[in-house]
Amino acid sequence: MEYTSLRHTCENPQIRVLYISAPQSLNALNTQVLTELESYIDTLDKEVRVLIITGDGDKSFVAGADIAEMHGLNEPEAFEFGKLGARVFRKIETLAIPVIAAVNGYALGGGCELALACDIRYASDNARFGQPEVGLGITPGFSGTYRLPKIVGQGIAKEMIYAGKPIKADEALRIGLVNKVFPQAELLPAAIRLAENICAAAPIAVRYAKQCINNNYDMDADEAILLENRLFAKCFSSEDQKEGMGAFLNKRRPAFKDK
Ligand code: CO8
Repeated sequence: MEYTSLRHTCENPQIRVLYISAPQSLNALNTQVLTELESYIDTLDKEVRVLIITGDGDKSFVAGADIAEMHGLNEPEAFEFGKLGARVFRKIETLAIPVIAAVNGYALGGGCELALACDIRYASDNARFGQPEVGLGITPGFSGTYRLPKIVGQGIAKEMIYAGKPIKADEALRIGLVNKVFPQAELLPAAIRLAENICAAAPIAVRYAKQCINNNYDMDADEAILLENRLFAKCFSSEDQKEGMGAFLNKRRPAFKDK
């Protein structure tokens, strides 16, 4: 697919930085952007071990779903548009590799929901997070009511969603919506450093850890603990487990092969 609303850079074959790039609307998500994003995720190179998602420019990560496109929708059309966004974000959430949101400005509505679907959120100090949908006469529609309470708790999520008031980066940090805040120029380097640390680990172990953490939300305690037990054991049939432990015992750096 030819991308007109996305661009990427490759730090090395294992780390991809994907920019949402629709500057005329502060990177708002319309059908075109979402379709491109889905295709990008579906066809991501197998070599890539960490995906970083950010917004083009220094003002906005994603300023929400595209209000101009949504304005004239009827109910069935809104259902389909919501389904598209929800499906793409679910693909991001369940991608085998870690996804880092580098939130470099406005993350409103669908933009906040995109960040929520990522594994880890870093933000620049000018970032603004919010679910302002109620002010437009709608609810969050790209799974914000599902993910936001899981990350910040029901009380805070309800306040953000019912009142629709954006919060600054330091408040997002305080409530656990983001892991760290950086000056704008340091955001992407910090996200890349984190990606490098992840890439230094055994890929199989990182993938299994993501599977455990993602799935345990929807399981009861016994099922969740059993899943971890199984995937932990499965690591022991990998070459990388022998390599990781052998390297430790021989006081050298491991050389993982994703096998
Ligand atoms: N959609 C479309 N266009 C947008 C959006 C958006 N979400 N955000 C900004 N733009 C456009 C503006 O219209 C403007 O265009 P133009 O230059 O042609 O007038 C351009 O981007 C620049 O924006 P501003 O001039 O407004 O820039 P400011 O710096 O003054 O303000 C803000 C920046 C505060 C981000 C402001 O643009 C704003 O409030 N934007 C809307 C934010 C918002 O409400 N987002 C939530 C949208 S709803 C949503 O995301 C629901 C998700 C689920 C949908 C499910 C559907 C079924």
